[in-house]
Amino acid sequence: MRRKLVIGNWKMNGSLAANSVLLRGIAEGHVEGNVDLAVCAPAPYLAQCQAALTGSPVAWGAQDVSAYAAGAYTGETAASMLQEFGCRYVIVGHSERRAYHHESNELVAQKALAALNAGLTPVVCVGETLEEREAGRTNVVVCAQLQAVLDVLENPALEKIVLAYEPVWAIGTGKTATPALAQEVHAALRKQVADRSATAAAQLQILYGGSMKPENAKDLMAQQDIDGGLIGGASLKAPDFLAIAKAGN
Ligand code: 3PY
Repeated sequence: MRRKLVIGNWKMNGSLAANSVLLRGIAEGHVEGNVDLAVCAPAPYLAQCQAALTGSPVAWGAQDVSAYAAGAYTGETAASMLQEFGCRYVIVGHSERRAYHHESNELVAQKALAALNAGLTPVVCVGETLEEREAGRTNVVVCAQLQAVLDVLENPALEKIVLAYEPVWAIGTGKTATPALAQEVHAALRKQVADRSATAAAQLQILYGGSMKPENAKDLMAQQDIDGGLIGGASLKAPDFLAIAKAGN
């Protein structure tokens, strides 16, 4: 049976003072059970996460990574640097990066590869816009996003990624996919991986993201192919984040 995984995506939020309260609340309140917990913080706060969470069952990670190992890439952060700060995870291909930073499926795939090469687990985000959903293109879009990653990964590496299905129309809008609708897409993604490797598909954690909150987390995570959540706004308050984690137990 796959364990559940709940990851907080803080996005560009936080301050040393606010993080300190949040991290303490999460570390002290988390009851492990069947759910693993992690926070993905802005890069300047990774050292703070490392100091606050080392020795706790809560992992931490970043929200983006460079596709390159080192060199003249001003403003970028290499996967090896994230690794030095104890990161376990790094989000790649969040829809906000695809939209505002024009990240292509191929670039996202290279970022996933760079993360894996440094021993990090990439949390690969896929998701369709409202326009694409209304045009009946959801599976075509998310499967193309996933395929770009499958194309650059060998089978053993494929077993080490986490996927997150985040419908763009559910991000920051308060709208959530119904559990049945999300399950349908998760099942399609798992089948696509199974066509390459049954082992990888069986152990692949596919998280749902997009306005997951304490009120809807239980029903979403009760679905067969929903293995946890990638949490936006609700991850900024320890009680809400912990309530979501509890819903996965
Ligand atoms: C959201 O829930 O808003 C997210 O984008 C999580 O990554």
